[in-house]
Amino acid sequence: MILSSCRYCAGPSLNWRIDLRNGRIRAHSRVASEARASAGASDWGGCGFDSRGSGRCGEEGLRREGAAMGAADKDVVEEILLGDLNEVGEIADSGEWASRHSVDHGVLCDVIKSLSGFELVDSKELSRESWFLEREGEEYVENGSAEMQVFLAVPPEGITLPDLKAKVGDKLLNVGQKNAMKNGWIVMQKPLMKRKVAEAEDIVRSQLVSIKDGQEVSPDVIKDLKKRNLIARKLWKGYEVCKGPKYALKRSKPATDVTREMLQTGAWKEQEFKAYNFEALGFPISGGYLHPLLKVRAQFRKIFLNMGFEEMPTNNFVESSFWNFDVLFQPQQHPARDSHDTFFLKTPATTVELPEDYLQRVKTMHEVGGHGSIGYGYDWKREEAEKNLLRTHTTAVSSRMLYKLAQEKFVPKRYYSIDRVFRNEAVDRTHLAEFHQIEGVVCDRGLTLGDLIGVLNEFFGRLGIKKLRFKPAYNPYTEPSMEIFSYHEQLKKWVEIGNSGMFRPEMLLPMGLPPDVNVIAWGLSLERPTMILYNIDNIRDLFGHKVDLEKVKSNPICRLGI
Ligand code: FB9
Repeated sequence: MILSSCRYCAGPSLNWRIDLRNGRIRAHSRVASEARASAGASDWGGCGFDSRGSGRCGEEGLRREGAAMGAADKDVVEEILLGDLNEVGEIADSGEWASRHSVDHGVLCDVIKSLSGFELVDSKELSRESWFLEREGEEYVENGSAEMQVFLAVPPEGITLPDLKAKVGDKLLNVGQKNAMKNGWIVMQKPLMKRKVAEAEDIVRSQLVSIKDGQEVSPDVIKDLKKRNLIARKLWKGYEVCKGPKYALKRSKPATDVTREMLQTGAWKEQEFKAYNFEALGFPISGGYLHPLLKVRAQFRKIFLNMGFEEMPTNNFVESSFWNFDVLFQPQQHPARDSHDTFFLKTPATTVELPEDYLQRVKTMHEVGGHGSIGYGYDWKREEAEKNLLRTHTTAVSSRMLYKLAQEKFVPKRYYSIDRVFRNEAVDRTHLAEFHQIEGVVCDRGLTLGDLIGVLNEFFGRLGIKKLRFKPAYNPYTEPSMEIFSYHEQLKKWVEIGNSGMFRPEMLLPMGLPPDVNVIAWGLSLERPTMILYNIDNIRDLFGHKVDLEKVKSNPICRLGI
């Protein structure tokens, strides 16, 4: 029994030690203690019993070790390591040191990394490849290799394959038979499997045992055993450690604050303070985060407001077919008006109030036209117009605003709206059943298509979209109508960026707007520009339950029109 100083009471140590992995008290292995003694290292173990016989040290040690088994592992290991460095100066291999001190190598590495950070030690990373046994390898060590088990299962008088299979089982037989025959241990003399040798040596097992004991084995043995998935490679990382520029037996915990006590006691004078880490990123300030769609909406809003447009009230997702379709001179049998494209409401299925006189004028326009229009010449149904739906476009809001404007003395107006619209469409990478429509409306006397093109160039120009092209298009409520295209530098192609047109007189005149008042309007979505600006390929990543909130928290500012 090697006696050395107890690190708690400096009394003679009985070389007990606490196994940090399970907290049990264990005598130092004679080898380890002799090694340590020969290395002149004092044992870190408590004396277990203080020389004053009160047993305090041991208990103290035990309590401290026991209690602190968790987080304090590190403190204990740190103290031992610093203590040992003081004696042996450097530790060549943390792995060997850890097993000698039965310390978890992972805990030791964390301690070394942290001490390096505080320059108490200098450490150099070591890495070496090692092999460990796979579960099957462990079994072979336990029960012998498959070929040995098969060999042993073949009695000298031979055995039929079914009986052999019954003895060793399918899996072992497949592997074992092949290798035992390859090793010339057994031979098939139909119908029996027979031994060719009286006894055999289980090389494979002993090779596995050597690997298990960490002994070197030749590369081609490794290759064979690996091929049989009996072993797997493990990259071992460790450290070489020596004293650092700020080495001390005990890490002084530099203070991070000047406390009132320090000031009162003057202790601050010799207190070591933790250096300010000006690189440290403060705690991320969690504040509100704007969804990219709202950032782009804000940009569009700013552009409209700067162009003198006023926002239309869009706070009604539910609309009647009358304002969503009929007043826009969209015929009642238009495909967009059936449930394949539109979400009709079950309750309330129909609207309660429609402006009666205006309704009659709309009915007339649809049925027989007027003001030079021949209308659609079909029998217009009030009940169709009363059907409630989720609005399919914010143009329904524009129609309400224009009707309201027509009830007052006419003044030129510029309106815009940005809000949700709903279409019962097939969902794909760029389409959901709802999107945000952006709409601009300008109404004034004598407006022309040229004015529309002018306004579009101004509007998109402010978005940084310079080169526009217009393609004739068709909308039930505008004539002429144009699809708007712009050349997208990055995408290297002309992109459809919206639709536009001049509202038909069949829409405007029944409202009561003066005949020389024309209304130009255009529309686009909020989602498309946002997807392009934020490189979002699939609309589901932009809108809906699949949105990654982290992305919302970290999305950059909207550089539209900037
Ligand atoms: O937004 C669309 N495209 C777009 C817009 C901006 C943009 O910005 C980039 C940063 C540069 C990129 C693309 N579109 C309109 C075009 C297409 O995406 C189209 O396939 C899909 N459209 C939606 C409807 O889908 C059924 C976008 C949506 C749309 C279409 C038309 C209108 C509104 C939204 C309209 C209108 C209108 C017409 C006349 C009078 C009043 C309103």
